[in-house]
Amino acid sequence: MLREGQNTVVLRADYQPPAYWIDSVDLTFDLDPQKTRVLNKMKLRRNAQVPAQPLRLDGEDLNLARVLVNGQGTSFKMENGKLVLENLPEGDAPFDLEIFTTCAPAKNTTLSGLYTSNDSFFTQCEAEGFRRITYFLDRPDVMATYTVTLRADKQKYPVMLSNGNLVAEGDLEDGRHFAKWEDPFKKPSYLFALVAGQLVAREQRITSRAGKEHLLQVYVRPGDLDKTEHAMNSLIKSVAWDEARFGLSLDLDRFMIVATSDFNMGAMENKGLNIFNTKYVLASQATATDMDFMNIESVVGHEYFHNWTGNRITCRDWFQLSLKEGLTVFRDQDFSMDLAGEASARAVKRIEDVRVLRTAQFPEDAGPMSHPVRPDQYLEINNFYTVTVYEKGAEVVRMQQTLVGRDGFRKGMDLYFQRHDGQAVTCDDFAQAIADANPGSQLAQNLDQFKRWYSQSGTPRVKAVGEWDAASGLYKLTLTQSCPATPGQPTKQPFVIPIAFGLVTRDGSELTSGMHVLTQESETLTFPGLQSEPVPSLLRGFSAPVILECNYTDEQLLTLLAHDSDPFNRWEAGQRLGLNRALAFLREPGLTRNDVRLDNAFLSAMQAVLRHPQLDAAFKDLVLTLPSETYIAEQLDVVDPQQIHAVREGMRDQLAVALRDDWEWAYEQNKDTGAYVPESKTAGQRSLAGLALMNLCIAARKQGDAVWPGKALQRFKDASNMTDRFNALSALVVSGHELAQQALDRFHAIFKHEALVIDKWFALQAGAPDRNGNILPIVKQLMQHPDFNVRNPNRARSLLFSYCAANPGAFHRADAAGYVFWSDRVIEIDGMNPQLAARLARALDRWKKLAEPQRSAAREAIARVAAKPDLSNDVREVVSRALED
Ligand code: B3K
Ligand code: ZN
Repeated sequence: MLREGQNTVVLRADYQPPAYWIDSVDLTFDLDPQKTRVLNKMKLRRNAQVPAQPLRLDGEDLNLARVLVNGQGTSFKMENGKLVLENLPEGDAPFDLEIFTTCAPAKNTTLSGLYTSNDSFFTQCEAEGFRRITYFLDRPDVMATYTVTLRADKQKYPVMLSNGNLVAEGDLEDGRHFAKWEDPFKKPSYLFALVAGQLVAREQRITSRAGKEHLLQVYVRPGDLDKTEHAMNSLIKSVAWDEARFGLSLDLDRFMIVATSDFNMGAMENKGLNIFNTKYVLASQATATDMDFMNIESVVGHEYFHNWTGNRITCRDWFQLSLKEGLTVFRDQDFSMDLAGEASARAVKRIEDVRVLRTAQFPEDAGPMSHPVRPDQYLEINNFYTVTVYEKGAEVVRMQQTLVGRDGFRKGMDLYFQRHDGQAVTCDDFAQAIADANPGSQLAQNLDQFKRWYSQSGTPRVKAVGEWDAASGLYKLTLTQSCPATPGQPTKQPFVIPIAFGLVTRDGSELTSGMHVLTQESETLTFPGLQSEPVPSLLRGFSAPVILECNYTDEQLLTLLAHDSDPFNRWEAGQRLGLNRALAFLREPGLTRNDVRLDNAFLSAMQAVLRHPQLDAAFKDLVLTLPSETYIAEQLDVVDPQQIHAVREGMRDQLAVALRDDWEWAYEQNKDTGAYVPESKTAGQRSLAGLALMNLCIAARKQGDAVWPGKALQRFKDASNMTDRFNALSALVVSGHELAQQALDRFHAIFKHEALVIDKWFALQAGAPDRNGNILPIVKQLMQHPDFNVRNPNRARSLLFSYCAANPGAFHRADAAGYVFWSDRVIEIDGMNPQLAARLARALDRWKKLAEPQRSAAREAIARVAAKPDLSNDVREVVSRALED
C-alpha cells in the first residue's frame, strides 16, 4: 500500500484522457495560517469518450470534512490518498460536487500548495501543488473557469489577490474582509494562485498596440517598493515585444507580479498573477549586479510570455512540459537578444546561453538523470524541470526556426495559435504546426526524423574531417554524427542537424558560407576550385546542441579567433585553445598549480583580444575567461576535480602575471562607466574591469605586491553600484588576499538587512577557491551564522549549493568529508522541502566519472542517502537513478 502522495513510476505511454471534466470551480478560502478552510464547489460531467468509471480526485495533506453531490451527502472512500466517488449520477448530465477541507499553511515547509512566508499567504501549484489545497483532477488537461473568494483578517492581510479580475470586495464581521476574483479564461489547476498579506504595489497603466488599456502591478513588501522599477520596466517591454514579434497581446485587464522571499524556483506564470522569487524582482543599483538586472529582465519576460505559450495553450500531460518551457525559454532568449541591441551584444547573449547549455545540460544528458526533451517516465515530475526540458528544449525550438526561417517561424506560431488556442496539447502538435505552415521547408521534409530531438536523449556528436587536395584545389568536408547510449536508450537513430558553416582562408577572409542540414549518419560536402586549404568554421552561432569534434590545429584556431566573421565561433576558438592546453596539462602526471606554463602563442592571442581596438568589452570578458572546471571535466573519462582545479588556477595565474600590464590597461579603460545604467554596453565594461581587477589581484599575490589589493579594497569601499563593489570584493576573496576578511565583514555590516545581498555574501565564501581544504570548515561555520536559515531556499542555495554544486575543487575532497556533509544536508532538507533536497541531490550525478578515492566515497554517500527510510519521491528518484548500472 502506498502512503499518501507516494507515486509509482508514471509512463508517458499510459496517458489516458480524464474520465471526467471539471467545467467550473468556485473556491472560498477562510485564510488562517494554522487552519485554512477551503470550500470547493465544482461542476463536473463525465467524459463520454472514456468508459464509465469512478471519479478519483487527487489530494495531499488535506483534512476532509464534507463531500456533497448535487447538495446531498454521498459515500466515498480513500485509496492511496485519492478521494474515490463511486456512486455518481448516471448519464452525461453535469452534476455539482462540493468538497470542504482544511489545511495548515504555516506548517507547509514544502513551499508547494498553500504556504505562509513572512506572515503572508502564497501558493505554488505547478506541477501538482493544487491537490494540497483541495481535492481535484490535478492534471493539466482538465481546464476550468475559476471564481475565488478570499476571506481573512483585514489588518493582517489587507491585500488579497487571485487570478483574473476583482469583481467584489468588502468588510465582514470580526475585523475580517473578503475579495472575490473571477478569471475569465479556462485554465488547468497548476495555474491557480492566491496571495494575501501586507503588500504594496508599483502600478503602471499601459495602452497596448491594439489600443487596449491594462493595469500592471508589481507587489512587494512595504520598504521594497524602490526596488521594483526595473521589474516594471521589464514587464512593459515584454508586453510590447510579444505584440511586435508574435502579434500576441495581453488578454487581461490586469496583470500582477508578486514577490516572495520563500520560493523553490525563479518564478511562476499563474494566470494574471505571477508569483516571483524576490531575487527576480527586486533590484537597485546599490543592491543588485548587472547580472541580477539582466536575469530580472529575462525572468519577467519568460513568465509574461507563458501567458500565451503555456497558459493559453497548455500541456496535455507533464511529459509535454517542454511544449511550454522550451518554447518560452526560446522566446525569452530572443527577447533579451532583441533588447541587447546590436550584433555584438546579441552574440554575447548567445554565448552566455550556450555556456549554460554546455556546462549544465550536456552533463545532465550524459549522467544518470539523462532524459529526452519529452521524457518517457517519471517518479516525481518536479525532478523534470531540468536544463534538458528548458534549455535543450529551447534549442530544439531554435532549430525549427533555423529550418523554416524567422518569418516562417512566425507563420508557424500563428498556425499553432489558430489551431490550439484554449487547448492542452503535445510537442507533436507544436512541431506539426510549424512544419504545416512551411510546406517544402527542410523541417516539413524531415519532420519525423526531426522529432527525434524530442524522443532521443543524449548529446549528439558531430565529427568533422577535412581533406585537402592541393593539386585539384578540392576541399572535402566529411560530417559524421553519432549519439552515445543513455539510460533506457542503447541505440540511436540519426538526428536532423542544421550546421551553419563558413570557410575561411588562413589570413582570415571568408570564402563561402551556408547552412548544411545533416540528416544521414555521414555526409561529405565538396568545395572545388580553392586556392589553398581553408579553415572550416562550423556550427556557427551554435546552430545545433551537439558536441562538435574537429581536430583543429592551433594555427587554425588562432585564425578563427582573430578573424571569424561569426562572433560565436571566434569565442569558441579561444575556448578550444584554452581547453586543449588544460587537457594537455592534465595528462602530465603530478603537475602542480605552480608548474603550469602557458605558451606564448596562447598568451599573445589572449593579449591581442584584450587589447583589440574594436571588440566589445563584454566579448573580451568572455574570451578571457577560461573554460569552467565543469566544462573541462566533461571532456574527460576519469575526473580528478582537484587536479582540474589546480590546472585551471595555474593557467589563470599565468594569464594574470603574463598579461599584467594589459590587465592594468583594460582596467583603466573600463573602470569608470559613469552614472549607473543597467544596459549591455556599460555592463560589459564593468564586467571586464572586474575580471581585470581580479587578475591584477592574482598577479599581485604571485608577485607579493600590495598595491592592487589595496586598490581593490578602496574600490570596494567607494563603489556606487553593486556590480563594481561585488567585483572588487570577489577579487580580494578569490585571490585569497588577507584584506578579504575585512572587506567581507564590512560588506555584511552594510547589507545586513538586504536578504538578497546577504545571499551573495554566503555564496561568495562557499564558492571561493579552495586552499588546503579550507572551504568546508568555512561552510560549516557559516551554517551556524545567525543569518543562515536552511528553510529559506535562496539562503540554502547560496551556501549549500554554492559549495556542493558549484565549487568542485573544494567539494570533491579526498577525505570524503564534502560528501558526508552533502548527504547530511540532503537528508535534512528532504524532511522539509523535497524539491529543494532533490536539486541538491543532483550534485553527485557524475560520480561514476570520478577518480578514486572520490568515486567510492561518493557512491557510499549516495547509498547512505538511498538507504534512508521515508525518503521523498523526489530524492528517491535522483539517488536511485544515480546508483543504477
Ligand atoms: N513553470 C514554472 C516552474 C514550475 C516548477 C515546478 N516545480 C516557472 C517557469 O518555468 O516559468
Ligand atoms: Zn517557464
